[in-house]
Amino acid sequence: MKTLIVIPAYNEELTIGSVVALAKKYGDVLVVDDGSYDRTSEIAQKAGAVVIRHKVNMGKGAALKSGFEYALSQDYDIVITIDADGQHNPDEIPLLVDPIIKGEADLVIGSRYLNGSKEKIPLYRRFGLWVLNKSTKVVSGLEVDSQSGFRAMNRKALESINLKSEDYSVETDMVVKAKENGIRIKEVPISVRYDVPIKHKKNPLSHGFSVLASIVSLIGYKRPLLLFGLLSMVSFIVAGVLAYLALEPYYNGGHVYLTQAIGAGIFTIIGIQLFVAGLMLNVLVKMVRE
Ligand SMILES: Nc1nc2c(ncn2[C@@H]2O[C@H](COP(=O)(O)OP(=O)(O)O)[C@@H](O)[C@H]2O)c(=O)[nH]1
Ligand SMILES: [Mg+2]
Repeated sequence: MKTLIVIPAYNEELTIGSVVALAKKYGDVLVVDDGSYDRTSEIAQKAGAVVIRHKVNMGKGAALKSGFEYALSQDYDIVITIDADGQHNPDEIPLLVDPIIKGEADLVIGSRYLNGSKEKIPLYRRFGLWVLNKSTKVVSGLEVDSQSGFRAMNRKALESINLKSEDYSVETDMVVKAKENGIRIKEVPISVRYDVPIKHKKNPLSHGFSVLASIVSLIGYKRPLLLFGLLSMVSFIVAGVLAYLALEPYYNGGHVYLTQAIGAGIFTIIGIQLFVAGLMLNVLVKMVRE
């Protein structure tokens, strides 16, 4: 089977050489250099990879999209994605490919949660990952290591996962699309290291929040009643608190606090509108699905 290892890379000159060299044992290697301003392209090429270069930085999702298009056009049967920063071990590629060759799965996700690798995840990241995994579950119904970039897929998965995300939310997007298209997903345990020279390309907090924001918008899209229902509940709670603040002095012999009372009214109206919006979008989603 023709195998392509796709490595999205942004300023990874310190690690890209060894990742390419180790990955080469398991197939052809494609590095998508996403507008790096260091020597990522040059080193990847010297190490034996084919390099596609974006002139400007377009994001990890866009890089994977370029990689997948290349794989489809060159008739590859299996595609692996692996990070360029040295966090994943290319020697574990066969573990991910195995369920595909055996015909057990179309998309295999390397998970940090199945063999104690989780212990190595720094605490602040573990919490963020928990939030992202749970919210991915709300959209897809699947509880997986939703942010893992170490994955393998066959041609069927590749053809049906039509990615929309340009940035880091690509990982969740892939899981949701796979689930929608009846792609069989399996997880296998992988190791992961955190002692790499460059820890993250992006501030982990803003990285986490931007992924969360795009998952929340996915939830709005897939399960509007849940999202809008929650928001409307929050509005009603705020309205309740304001109403209490408005009326409490009155019952204690004073007069009604007008500002708080008006606030309570406004939040009640917002709450009702959000709820109605949720109901309507929910009907719309159902109609589109049928
Ligand atoms: N092509 C491309 N790759 C990126 C970009 N940002 C990150 N990557 C790559 O995606 C992988 C994971 O990025 P990283 O910042 O380590 O994410 P983290 O490990 O989840 O914090 C690495 O191989 C990066 O080089 C980007 O804007 N474009
Ligand atoms: Mg990393």
